[in-house]
Amino acid sequence: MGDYYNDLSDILIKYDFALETLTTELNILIKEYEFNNKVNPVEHIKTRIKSRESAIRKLKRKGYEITKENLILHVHDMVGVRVVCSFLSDVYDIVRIIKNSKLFKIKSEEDFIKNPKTSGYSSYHLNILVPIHLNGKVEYIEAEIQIRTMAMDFWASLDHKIQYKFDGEIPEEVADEIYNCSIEIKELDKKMYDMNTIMKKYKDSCN
Ligand code: 0O2
Repeated sequence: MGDYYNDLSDILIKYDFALETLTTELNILIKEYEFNNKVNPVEHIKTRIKSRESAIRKLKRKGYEITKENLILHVHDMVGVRVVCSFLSDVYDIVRIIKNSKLFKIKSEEDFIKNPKTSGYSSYHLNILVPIHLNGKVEYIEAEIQIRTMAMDFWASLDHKIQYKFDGEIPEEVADEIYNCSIEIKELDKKMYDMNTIMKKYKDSCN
């Protein structure tokens, strides 16, 4: 464990550079989208480097030894960005512009909106490789981008506090109720999206 803590400084600086590069490119892509479409699809963006404690918990949960190599290989969200959008359609627009970026390489993606987790969690996950320049060399660092609506973010943030990080068995009534809340959230997102679509058409007809 001692070595794990002492050895991390070189990789942590790479995570910092990757987060900086990723945030800059993302902001440019969003500004470009806003310029072309005259709407800003993003409510807010949250970034973080995963803490050592949280990385260790994840490695243990996955059954890996606590080493730097395992951290690099098996913790895919050391660099994390969350993009919180207004409407459901905005989520897919943001996914599209990130996938079209010439800078990033897409490693994997999971659409937990179309296929929510059994907990009810929904969000779009993109795992990407971000190029960083260090000592004259280019290296690709993995990062996870979670893209979701405000409603999904509300559910996930509270679920995180209520039960997600709890190690034991969750009482059935809590798990059921949290799942039911995710269904209500989904319906709200759909209603807000529908209202926005109706208003867009209405505004067009007024012009
Ligand atoms: P934290 O503290 O939010 O960072 P992988 O990263 O793909 O190797 P994992 O963890 O199985 O392994 O990936 P998955 O399922 O894609 O989940 C990644 C992240 O999604 C989690 O990171 C959470 O942020 C979020 N997430 C997934 N499922 C749930 C859920 O049921 N509820 C909530 N609130 N969030 C969820 P971490 O590292 O587990 O947690």
